[in-house]
Amino acid sequence: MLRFTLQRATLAASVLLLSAAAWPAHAETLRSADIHPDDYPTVLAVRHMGELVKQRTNGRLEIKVYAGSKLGREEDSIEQVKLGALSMTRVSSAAMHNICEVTRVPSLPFLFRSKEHLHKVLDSDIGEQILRSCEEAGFVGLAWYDSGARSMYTRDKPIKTVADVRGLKIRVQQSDLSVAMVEALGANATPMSMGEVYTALKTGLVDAAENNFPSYESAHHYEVAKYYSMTQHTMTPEILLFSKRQWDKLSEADRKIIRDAARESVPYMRKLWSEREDKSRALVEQAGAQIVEPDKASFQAVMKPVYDRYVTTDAMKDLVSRIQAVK
Ligand code: GTR
Repeated sequence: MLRFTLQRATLAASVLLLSAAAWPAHAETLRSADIHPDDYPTVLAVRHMGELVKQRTNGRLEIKVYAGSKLGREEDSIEQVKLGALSMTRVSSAAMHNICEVTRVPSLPFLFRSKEHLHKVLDSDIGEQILRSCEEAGFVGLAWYDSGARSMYTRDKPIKTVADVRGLKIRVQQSDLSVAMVEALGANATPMSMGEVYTALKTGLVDAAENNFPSYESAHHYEVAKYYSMTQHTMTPEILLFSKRQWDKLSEADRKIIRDAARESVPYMRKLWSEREDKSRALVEQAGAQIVEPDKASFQAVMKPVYDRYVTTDAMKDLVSRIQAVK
């Protein structure tokens, strides 16, 4: 009996030694948050990035993505990243509007002519400049991810023109630019976090909300607001943020590995995104959602006050005109 126990102990010790040799002494896990479910393109893209980081550091660094709001709401994860308690978070760039103002620019209504225009801008030095603008506030912007176009959806009646929006209570993201946009339409904005929207629509606390097809589908909003009107009023992109506090402690080599891996996850994400947009649209249509083609020009025509109020500094004006000039 004693011999058997000793043999087992020796075996266990050698397994430990072997794995210690194959595995670096101080493997570190970078935690990343996302409110979306496990199969959402943003979550899959950060997992892909994690695989690249793990390979390139021989397992010394790895990324664990906590999906499905396991680490709280977007605003909570942003706070944790700022404090350095969390390494990364993927959020909508609208969640950063009130923290670093230049991030408002890509959310301006009807700024981008197409997905190609958006990609060209985000992949250029303009995109880079906006990503870097959050460093002073404690965030290293690693990459932009797709989020398609946001459109409005309603509980009770379809939106065909801007007149149909007047007086509606519309849920918006927690950003003063989003509030201003809805007010410019003559509606009332109710800012709240994503996790509360389903119940707010269901109980009639709000009449409408706005989002892209994948979020409309995965958050089940289509079950409680079946008229999806293709207003496509903004193309607010997703942003991947790293904690500046943690970043400053990393070696130059590790920063490069993380930046490169984030960048390389972008084309992967874009492919998943366009597949998911189609899939989500088909799914909600099958479930009875009605897709409406509204008079988009009537929405665009009332957006000037939003530009007047938010494009005020020279830096913002310069960014907007450079974006408009991108062919
Ligand atoms: C989604 C976005 C989320 C969240 C959500 C919202 O499109 O991916 O990060 O911001 O919109 O409306 O709150």
